[in-house]
Amino acid sequence: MKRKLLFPPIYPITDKKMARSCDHYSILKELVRGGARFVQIRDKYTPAAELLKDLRRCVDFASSRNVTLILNDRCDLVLCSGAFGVHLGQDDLPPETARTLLGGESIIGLSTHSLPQVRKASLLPVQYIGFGPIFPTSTKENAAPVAGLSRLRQACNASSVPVVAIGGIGLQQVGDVLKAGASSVAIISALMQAVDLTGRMQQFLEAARGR
Ligand code: 3NM
Repeated sequence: MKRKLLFPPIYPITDKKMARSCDHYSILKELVRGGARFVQIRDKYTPAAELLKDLRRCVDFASSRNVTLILNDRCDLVLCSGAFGVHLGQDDLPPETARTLLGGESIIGLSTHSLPQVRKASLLPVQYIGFGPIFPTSTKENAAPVAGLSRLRQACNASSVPVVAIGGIGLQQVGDVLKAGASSVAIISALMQAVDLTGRMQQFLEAARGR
């Protein structure tokens, strides 16, 4: 049986370039100071050796604060850093393969962009799905067509696992996205571009509470 994940309402995703930071560790510390409890490290550019060093510091810090750390795409680095799990895109390793590599305890999340993908994910060994983009976003290259809130509502009804909404979500949209049935809201640019990352994280949590 799949263990049901309990999600905090805000799921921050790191982006070093956007945050103008030289490592994910500094970003993670600020997010956690602002109340983050479930964080994804996303990095498509940094060489593996450098990224691994950064990740090991992130994992040590996250473990000491009871924060769940998920890594985008890289099962190999999850294994050698000790992160909690991996978030996979539709073109990454299949979830079944990731499950074989990582074992039964790790968290596996999968990005979905359509209702057929959402329904298919219910048969896969994943604990949650991402669904998006909900609104227009320039953060992801070649993003799927915008889904909007009504499609999000349908995705939440169709999914057997928690749905994390993603794509173009800012402080003003958090309430509506959670009301549509999302378990959590994943955010990149609206957090990473903030001058005060800790303060912005707190604002997002307040927006989620005031929904
Ligand atoms: N995945 P922002 S949209 C990483 O649709 C990602 O699956 C998406 O960034 C999807 O919060 C997206 O800056 C970008 O819009 C999210």
